[in-house]
Amino acid sequence: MTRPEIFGVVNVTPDSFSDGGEHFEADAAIAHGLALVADGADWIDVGGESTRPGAQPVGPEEERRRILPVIRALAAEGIAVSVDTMHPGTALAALDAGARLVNDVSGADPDMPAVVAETGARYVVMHNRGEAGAPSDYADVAGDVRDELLRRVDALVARGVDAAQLILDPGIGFSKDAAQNWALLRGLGRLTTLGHPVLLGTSRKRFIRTLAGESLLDRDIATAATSLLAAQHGVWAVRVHDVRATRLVLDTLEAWSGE
Ligand code: PMM
Repeated sequence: MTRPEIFGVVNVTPDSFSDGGEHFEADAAIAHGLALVADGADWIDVGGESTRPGAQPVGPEEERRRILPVIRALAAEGIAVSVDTMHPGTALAALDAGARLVNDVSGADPDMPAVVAETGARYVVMHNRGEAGAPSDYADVAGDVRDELLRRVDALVARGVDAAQLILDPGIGFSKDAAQNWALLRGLGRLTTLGHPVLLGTSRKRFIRTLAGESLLDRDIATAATSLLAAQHGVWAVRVHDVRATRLVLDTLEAWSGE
């Protein structure tokens, strides 16, 4: 079994790095990214806008002001950086600053496919039905998510994107309630066998809170358990806040399987 890659989350938002001013915010985010790499992250996913369902939108200019210095500094250290953005202009600027992958949780901007096609960057196609992330109705959640993701892959390929650039993500917590998230996780094998790498983000999400409550430590332990199970279902990568716990469980799995 190949061990999944770990994406460590760096959110460059004022609430993440207190109110120490503009410079402090970037420096603290860079230091956090370096610490996550020391903990075992293979990628750092840098975002400047909270992508949690229902969060306040941030304009692309403010988003770029927040994240570009962080991406530049981490990429200059040779770190693989992914940019968490829904804005094509930000994606382009981030790739120019050294990011290697565009993680777009909305998939809604009609100009994004051209950026992906022209730059050749890797691109995460995440399932999300919009409507501010509110839970939706599904006949069979894993099957519906698979079909909708494959339709998006076809649409991107029709716009000139190479299918090999595309990574699939079931979008845990986006347009899904807790029961739908668990059903989707149970059916994860229906996504990992489609010929595209799969990225999974469960970290600290609301459905984890229903198990683990508000304690960050407890939520991170439950998240690490999902990383282990996701690895056994063949995901390519997991996106987490607590890299150290996930690294430890994945190392344990690797030692157990003798590879
Ligand atoms: N979840 C969040 C943000 N970005 N990107 C991907 N590809 N998959 C996810 O599940 C995902 C994401 C949720 O927000 P957070 O940064 O507060 O965890």
